[in-house]
Amino acid sequence: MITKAVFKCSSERISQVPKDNLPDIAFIGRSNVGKSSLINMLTRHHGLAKVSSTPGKTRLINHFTINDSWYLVDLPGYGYARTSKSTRGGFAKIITDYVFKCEKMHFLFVLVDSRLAPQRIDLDFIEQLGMNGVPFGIIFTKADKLSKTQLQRSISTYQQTLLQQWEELPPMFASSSEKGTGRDEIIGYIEEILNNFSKYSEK
Ligand SMILES: Nc1nc2c(ncn2[C@@H]2O[C@H](COP(=O)(O)OP(=O)(O)OP(=O)(O)O)[C@@H](O)[C@H]2O)c(=O)[nH]1
Ligand SMILES: [Mg+2]
Repeated sequence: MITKAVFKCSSERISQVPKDNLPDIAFIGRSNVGKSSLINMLTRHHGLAKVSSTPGKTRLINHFTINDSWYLVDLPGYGYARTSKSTRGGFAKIITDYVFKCEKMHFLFVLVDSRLAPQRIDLDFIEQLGMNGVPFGIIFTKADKLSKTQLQRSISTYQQTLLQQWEELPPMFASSSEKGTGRDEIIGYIEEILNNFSKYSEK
């Protein structure tokens, strides 16, 4: 359960992220896919993360402290033409540094637009996560824009695409920030991850 959500800080680079042992649960995906909206939906705190219909709204790494014990992290989107300074496969350095080098980064949700066929840029990013052993799950956003059948078809196409390359599928969720869809499932999954984390860190 999320009982408290407070903005902590915005970081321009990973040397600026909070220096404590609280684990980060982060959200990444193409610009405009709905990362910031999802954070507001999960925390039931509208206006906590800045949302915009113009892609490229979130430019920094934003930490939100949840229940005084972990962080939800809103990241800048990728795949937006006007973002410069890219490194690995066209992903901005702020993103790759955080995802691949930041020790606080505990689990990453990759958001994909449920209305679209699998996009090359997302598949490339997912491939890098796999190769680097970054734990991740996939969230299909804007599910309110599709019928139940269309949504199922879209998820199943994604699964087929991933199975061409991977033996196992990552956890997958469908969400709508407009309707609150997927909230319980996503928070439930995060709680499982955090329980395992605290078991390990007690040892
Ligand atoms: N219908 C619908 N619209 C959504 C949903 N989630 C986000 N949107 C809309 O999509 C647009 C982008 O949302 P953001 O949450 O700002 O997207 P973002 O991924 O944080 O974008 P950047 O910060 O630019 O990378 C906004 O106009 C939102 O209102 C959803 O679940 N359903
Ligand atoms: Mg954003």
